[in-house]
Amino acid sequence: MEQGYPRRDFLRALGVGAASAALASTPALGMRRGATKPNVLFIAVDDLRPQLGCYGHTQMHSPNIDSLAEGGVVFKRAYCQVPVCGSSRASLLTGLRPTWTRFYDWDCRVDNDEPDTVTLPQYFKNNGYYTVSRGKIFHFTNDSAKSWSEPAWREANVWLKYHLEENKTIAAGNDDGFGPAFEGADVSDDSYGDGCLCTRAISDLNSLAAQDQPFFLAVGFMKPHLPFNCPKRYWDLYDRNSIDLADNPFSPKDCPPAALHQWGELRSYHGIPAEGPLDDETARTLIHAYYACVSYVDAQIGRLMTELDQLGIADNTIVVLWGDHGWNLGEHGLWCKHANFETALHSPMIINAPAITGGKTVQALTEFIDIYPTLAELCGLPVPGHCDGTSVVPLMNDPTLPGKTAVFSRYYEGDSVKTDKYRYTSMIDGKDTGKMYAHMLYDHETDPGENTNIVHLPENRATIIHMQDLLRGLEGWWLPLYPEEIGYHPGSSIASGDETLRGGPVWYTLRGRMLDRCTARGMYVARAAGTSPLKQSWLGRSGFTPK
Ligand SMILES: [Ca+2]
Repeated sequence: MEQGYPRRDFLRALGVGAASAALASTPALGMRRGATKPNVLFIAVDDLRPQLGCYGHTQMHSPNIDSLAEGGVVFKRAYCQVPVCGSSRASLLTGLRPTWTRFYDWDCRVDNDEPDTVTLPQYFKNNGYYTVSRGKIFHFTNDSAKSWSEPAWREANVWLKYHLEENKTIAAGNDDGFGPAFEGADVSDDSYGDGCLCTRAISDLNSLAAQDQPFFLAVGFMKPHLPFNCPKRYWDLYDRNSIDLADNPFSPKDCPPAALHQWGELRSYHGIPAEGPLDDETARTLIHAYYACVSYVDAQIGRLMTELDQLGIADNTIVVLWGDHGWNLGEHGLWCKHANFETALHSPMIINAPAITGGKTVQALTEFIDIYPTLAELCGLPVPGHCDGTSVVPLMNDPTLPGKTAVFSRYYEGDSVKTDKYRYTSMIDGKDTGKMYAHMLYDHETDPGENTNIVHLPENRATIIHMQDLLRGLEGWWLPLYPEEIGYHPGSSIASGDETLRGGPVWYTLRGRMLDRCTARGMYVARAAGTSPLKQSWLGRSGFTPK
């Protein structure tokens, strides 16, 4: 039995009866024998591609994350579910995959899209943990307040924080507060947001370590999100002239235009042209600045790890680190995220669990929705039935296990699936026809940089059908229904007589005409595609009642 956590209280906190007694008596995998229930230090790093030493990038100064990796398990092929902040976080924190109507864009809220789902931190809270949110965890600080034992905290006005006078002047002259895309003022770590956040988190660690209750402390660093502002000394870690530009700053051959974008997020900043490519000097400065911000966050993580050691709780604290998605640093001629390419979907995932031997790397495919069930298992809690992911604890014990055969991501009209060898993305006209209008296939064995779309080669037809079948297996993802397919598609159901049919989140007439995307719940106005009058429907989780 866990010391310091009376068995009776533990069972009550679980909210379960005798059936779970066996579970409660099972030691949590994340802790050493005889220790208390393991704590969880849950570290999110905003917009962090795997630009780290432990992911093989020799130019990086990331000694603290690399050290964390050496003591833990590095998932070399972990993928976000959506390459944009709010959606990726909402998916990871609920353990649910995104759909065409759930976690669709950056500004989604769990409170709107999945208000009844027990989130990861809420689950720990319900099971006896004291849960705390600092910095950027949910995209909006006040989203999912039920998840936390006390109000979430984030320093105010931290996002567009400039210290150089010239930059402050530029930002003040812009209605939106946007200044340059980067800054390296010679100031202390705490002068920018993430240093300040770290200091607060260290204070929290001290108070949490003094409690009898196990804790779940979530710390969300905001760099290397734009603007790339951090203390000058982190810029000084890099020799600007040795920083390489992307070796594929061009659109992939035969790439559909819809797969690309104009990186409007970056263009919002002063000094970035409103259109067209960046010159090499600006590109190199941005990459330099991104690297510096990664090192800045790395230093803060080092402070947290040192504090764990000094408090004597490192050997009873699970540390998980994840970036919410990748980032394009000029690859494909792109900047920012917002794309169904590896550069935007691949992100770090590192788990250091004291009771599991570290120093391992996992090559198996994993997804961010796997984090929820993994942490549950590591802490001896049953995995909630709603979780779409799979615990990676078996992979942590034996990295040679095969893992998943496919992982899934999506962004806007693109649904994407990656297998060991390929990435396939289909793009669907979500506003009119409901049909696929473009797709792309990349062979990661011969083309890891995704520079040639091979979807049109006749010899790949069987592969494409296989990848489409994988996408069709997901409930709530776009199922490209065509008239001849309606009526027998898995998950389909006839509603309102035989007038409409639901395929995933989309309603169709029986002639295969898409009506509109449905909202996840609530009042829905089905807009007939041009010909039929408006109809109103009520869409609940379990069915559909015409009004
Ligand atoms: Ca982000």
